[in-house]
Amino acid sequence: MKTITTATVTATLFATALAAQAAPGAGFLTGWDLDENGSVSLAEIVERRGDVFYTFDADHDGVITAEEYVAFDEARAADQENENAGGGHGKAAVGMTLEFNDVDGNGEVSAEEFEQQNEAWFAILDRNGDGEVTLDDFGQQ
Ligand SMILES: [Ca+2]
Ligand SMILES: [Ca+2]
Ligand SMILES: [Ca+2]
Ligand SMILES: [Ca+2]
Repeated sequence: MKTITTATVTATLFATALAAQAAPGAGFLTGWDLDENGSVSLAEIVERRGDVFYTFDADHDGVITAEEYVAFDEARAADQENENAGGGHGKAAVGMTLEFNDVDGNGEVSAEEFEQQNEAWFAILDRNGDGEVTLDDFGQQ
């Protein structure tokens, strides 16, 4: 099993605040561009979302329950405030919500559901449809 702690993931994901002030999307790239090549691939999304799921599935039973989602929502709320201050867009945040990931609408998110939504979220993020998420996909149209 992975030994990633909540602190590790939140530090990575939510260290985006400062960078977000530089340019719209910069904060997102800081958190998700794992190989730091300036673009976020679907593979990076899949890998990072796996970490996120593992982190917030507190009891590691393969389901983020409504109860576990509360902590997840709180962590993201802090991040979102910073992100909004740095450019204001909600599309990165939406991919983490219970509503987005609870495909069958039973009020909790299984690992399968979370994985299922990787590509859907990537499609939202990749606004210009070139198969990678870069700064070009953020900011003003
Ligand atoms: Ca990359
Ligand atoms: Ca759980
Ligand atoms: Ca569900
Ligand atoms: Ca793109």
